[in-house]
Amino acid sequence: MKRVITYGTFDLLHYGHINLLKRAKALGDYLIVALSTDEFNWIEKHKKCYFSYEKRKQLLEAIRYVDLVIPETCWEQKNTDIDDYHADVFVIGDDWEGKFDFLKSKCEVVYLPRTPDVSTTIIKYDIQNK
Ligand code: C2G
Repeated sequence: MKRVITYGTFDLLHYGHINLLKRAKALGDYLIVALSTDEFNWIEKHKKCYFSYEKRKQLLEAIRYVDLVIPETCWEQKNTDIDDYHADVFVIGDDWEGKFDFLKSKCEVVYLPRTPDVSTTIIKYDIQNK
């Protein structure tokens, strides 16, 4: 069984996220999503999520491509996650191109093209300026 792992906030879940998760799952047989906690988002990414971790987790667990959701609480956990969950592939959108090449010693690293013209930020802006 080929195990894939990816990381993200996935707030205001949209088709760009789904496109990523669909392609990530297609790289293996089992997809683990490390979901940024509310604290990690606020402290490390300066993002205030619309939906809480629990709600974002509930949404992800309902997606057919997702097999397991675990918390992302720090940047550094990727190395141990890959070991602990026996991940064969690390995948993330190409807005992170090159940022996680240090993981290549442990697993395959894949950067997937982002879906254009959609993001949580765009959604929030459009709603506020309708
Ligand atoms: N994504 C995408 N296309 C979009 C928007 C997002 O492919 N239009 C991808 C991102 O590249 C990422 C995933 O969907 O792989 C989740 O996006 P975010 O929730 O914005 O994740 P991010 O804040 O980049 O968190 O440790 C890594 C971080 O947790 C990544």
